[in-house]
Amino acid sequence: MLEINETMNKEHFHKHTTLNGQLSFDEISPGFPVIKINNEYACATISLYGGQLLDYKPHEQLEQVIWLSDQALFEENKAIRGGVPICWPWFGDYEKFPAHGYARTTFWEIESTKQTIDGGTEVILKMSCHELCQNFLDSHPLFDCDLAITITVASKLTIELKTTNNSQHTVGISDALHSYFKISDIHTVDVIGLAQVNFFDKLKNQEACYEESKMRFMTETDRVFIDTTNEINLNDPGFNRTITISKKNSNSTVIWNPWQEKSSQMSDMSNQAWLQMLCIESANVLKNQLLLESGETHRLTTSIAVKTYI
Ligand code: TA6
Repeated sequence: MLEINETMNKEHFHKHTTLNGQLSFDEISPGFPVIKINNEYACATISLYGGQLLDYKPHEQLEQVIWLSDQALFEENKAIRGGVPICWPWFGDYEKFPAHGYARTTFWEIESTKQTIDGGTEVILKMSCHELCQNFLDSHPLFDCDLAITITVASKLTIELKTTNNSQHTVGISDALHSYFKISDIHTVDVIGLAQVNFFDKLKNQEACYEESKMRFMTETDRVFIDTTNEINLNDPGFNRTITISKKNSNSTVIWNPWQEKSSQMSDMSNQAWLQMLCIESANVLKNQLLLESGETHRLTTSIAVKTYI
């Protein structure tokens, strides 16, 4: 945990202005610094732990767009449940290392903050792979990649994860922006954009093709859609809105809801929380894993826009 006191706060944040009041610096829990954004479009919170957006709400929306667990734990080596955790440099389990990699359990640094031409707010955080757990670096001494995340809060939310391979070798990485969306009720929302796309069902351990135009949810769902760059619409009649998720340089889309039983086993989710969240993740995983040549940079981008029904 970072020991944040007055001096530490200054060290973290002193180079960064408040951008005429758009930015402020705070802690969400002792030792867990966050950047708070409030501009003409929206409010948002970004955690330096995990380089993770925690919430985003355009002013005209009554509800948050991004879901953050009210039981989220702020503890070292534990990912924050909710927001947009970064899965990197692998997705899911990998050997003896923690699921979804280390990016979500590392403290990132602020690279820059600025006001965009249209009055939005841009925050860039960076993380060097030398921050990764020593265990991993010992067994992968040639791994040398840097990461930067650019979060732009404006009329829409844009998140870009940039990986640069600094090593002399080609490296294989997976990445995912594991976005948790806040929904009114998992039983009434639907997802459009995955018809005729092949997926790997993590629960059945098998591949299939999704035939239907609308995806609805009646049970636990954990699917990795492959070879798809499609835009997704998350229709939510209960919140009177559609969230549109578009992406660049992403060939996989992951859809996840743990349902009642699995979420009851999670210490960082309250009993009914699974009803109000759905993960739709822009990713490059499984056979869409990336091979980055020496010196190559990859940018995974997702944009999230919300439209209220008239
Ligand atoms: O993205 C779906 C998934 O990989 C699921 O299999 C599920 O385990 C989820 O991520 C959450 O993982 P976490 O390690 O954050 O509990």
